[in-house]
Amino acid sequence: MRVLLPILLVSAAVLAGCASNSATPPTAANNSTDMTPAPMAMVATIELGESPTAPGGPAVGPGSMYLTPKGFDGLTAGMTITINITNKGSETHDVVIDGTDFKSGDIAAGKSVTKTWTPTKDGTYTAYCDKGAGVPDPSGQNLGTHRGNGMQATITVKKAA
Ligand SMILES: [Cu+2]
Repeated sequence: MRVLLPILLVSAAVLAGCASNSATPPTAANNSTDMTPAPMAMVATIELGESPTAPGGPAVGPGSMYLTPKGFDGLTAGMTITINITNKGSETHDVVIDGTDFKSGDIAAGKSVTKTWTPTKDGTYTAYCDKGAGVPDPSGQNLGTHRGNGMQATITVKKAA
């Protein structure tokens, strides 16, 4: 028995090694799935905020707020994109995309939301924050709205290939 026990332990280790090895080598089935193109997972971001988080921006008025989209290059009509929206400001903001039914809903200061969007047509879209709408502004510069203060940007959707 003194000789047999180490042999049993070694054979157990070999069996365990075989079991884990057999799971890793690529099989014919694995190779064929590698040939099919992976689905495009497009992820973009939109960052929102007010001065002083807007670099060099004024405290009030045009340019005091920002809405910065990133990662929308390559977006084509019919494609679904995941948009991570982060409010880096100190007020509640939101994002709507003009001419579409896209609405982020309210995003409290410091919070993020993730939404998907599938533009059906190519073109140039305007994303903006619709907060402050209806606030009277005697200057006529629409300064009561976040959009008027800079919370808008364009997003380009290309024709589907
Ligand atoms: Cu806003």
